[in-house]
This record gives sequence, structure tokens and C-alpha cells, in this order.
Amino acid sequence: LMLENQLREAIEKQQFALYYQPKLELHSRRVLGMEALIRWHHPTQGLISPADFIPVAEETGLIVPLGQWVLEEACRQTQEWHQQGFTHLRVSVNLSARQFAKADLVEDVRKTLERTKLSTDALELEITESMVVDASSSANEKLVQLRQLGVEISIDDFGTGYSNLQYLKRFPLTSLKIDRGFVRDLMVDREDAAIIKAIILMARGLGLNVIAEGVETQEQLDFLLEHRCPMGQGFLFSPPLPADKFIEWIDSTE
Ligand code: G
Ligand code: G
Ligand code: NA
Ligand code: MN
Repeated sequence: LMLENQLREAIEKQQFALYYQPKLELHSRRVLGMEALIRWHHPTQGLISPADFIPVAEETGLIVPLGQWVLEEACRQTQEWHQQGFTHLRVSVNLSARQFAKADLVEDVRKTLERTKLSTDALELEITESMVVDASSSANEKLVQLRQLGVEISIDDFGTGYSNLQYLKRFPLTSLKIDRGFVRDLMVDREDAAIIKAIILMARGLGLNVIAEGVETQEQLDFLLEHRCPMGQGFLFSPPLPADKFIEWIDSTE
């Protein structure tokens, strides 16, 4: 309850910031976009991880205003970068289950894109398997409408959620993110390596983009390049950075 009240206050007082982590095309090392990741600057406790407050925000429904703020700020910032000439940058925003379930999600996204004037194909939404395998036709309908807007849909933490792969056929997805749990031990665990290879091939066969998360070492990168994984994200390239540091980093690498 204490955290809930603090969260309410934090929303009012705008104690949140978005950090951005680059997503790269691996063979060229070109930055194609970034994932927006929320951070809470608590006045006395310092930086609080979303892992600690997103679940509470979910339970209490506070995720709805918070999630709307994230979407709006990510689109606003990306449009600002586009106007500064970084027109190739696409932004990925994480949706929580409750946000995805909201009846007017598509309308919220459409209005946010309109308000911020961000090109609709510069937005990607990251959802998890569990949000779509409940497989309601309304989930499918939402994804279809989002795709009609031009927004891309990525499955986050792919491979950790659910074993039913039928949804890959049925839903209009654009990208799979290989969970970083598979990437972490890929040099020592042959099973993880096999799973990664299979996901890359499957994604290619399905016409989906694929991105490996949690790339931390050159050896992991070499493996991913060898197996033609098109994209990656992780500490090897950059941690999530505040907006000003992110764009400085892009400038220094290009
Ligand atoms: O950035 P970090 O690794 O600390 O994030 C921890 C968890 O919080 C991750 O699972 C990440 O997906 C989630 N997260 C970060 N930002 C957001 C956000 O804006 N919305 C939602 N729903 N989850 C987020
Ligand atoms: O659940 P999701 O995939 O959205 O989580 C994103 C989180 O992963 C971010 O909070 C980010 O801090 C974290 N992250 C990003 N790159 C790496 C990495 O290379 N290694 C590890 N351990 N975590 C990472
Ligand atoms: Na994510
Ligand atoms: Mn993930």
C-alpha cells in the first residue's frame, strides 16, 4: 500500500524518466531503433527499477496512466529526434497486460501518434506471449487494427511464455525478441544455442524480424552473426541511457 501511494504521488509529481537502449542491425552495427524503458527517480530512494514497481502498477491499475505517459513521451521524443535528422530511428514501447486488455488501446495509440505527429511506422509495441495466447478474438482484432495503423508488433521474451505456436500463424506479428535467458549461456549450454538457432530459422521462415536481447559478449555476437540473426540489443553495445546520453552515443557511433 505504501508503494501504491508513492506511485500515485510519483505520477502526479512526474518522477519518471524514459531511458533508451539501442537496437542494432548486427552485421552493419547500425542503430535502427531503441527500446524505451521506464525509470523512477524516487526523491529519497534514488533510481527504482521497473521490475519493482510495474507489478504494483499493474495490480492497482496505475499502469494505465503510467503506460499512457510512457507511450506519449516515447513518441514525442522520437519525433523530436526525427526532426533533428535521425529519421531512421524507430521506438519500441513495452505494453503491460492490463494496457493491452484495455478496450480503447487502439484508439489511445492512434490519438497519441496523431498528437505527437510521429510517423506510424516508427512505433513498435512489445507484448508478451501470455497476452496473446489467451487468444481471444478481441486480442487478434486489436493487433490487426494496430497493424492497419502501421504500428509494428513484437513478441518480447520469446520462448519463455507458452508452447502453443499457433498464435504465430494467426496473429499479425512483425518481430520476435529472443529472451535474454537463452542468450546468456549460449556459449556453454548447447541446448540454449540450439533453441536460438531454431528461433532464428523459424522467424525467417515466417517472415518475421528477430532480435536477440541481452547480448553481452563478443562471443555471443559472433555466434549470432554466424547464424544470421539480423538484430541485437544488449550491454555489449550499450546499456539503456537517458535521452540526451542516448543521442550523444548515436552521434559518436555514426
Ligand atoms: O529496464 P529494466 O531491465 O530494469 O526493466 C525491467 C522490466 O521492466 C523489464 O521486464 C521491462 O520490460 C519492464 N519495463 C520497463 N519499462 C517498461 C514500461 O514502460 N512498461 C512496461 N509495461 N514494462 C516496462
Ligand atoms: O523484459 P524486457 O526484455 O523488456 O527487459 C528489458 C531489460 O533488460 C531492461 O531493463 C534492460 O536494463 C535489461 N537489459 C538490457 N540489456 C541487457 C543485457 O545485455 N544484459 C542484461 N542482463 N540485462 C539487459
Ligand atoms: Na521489452
Ligand atoms: Mn524482453
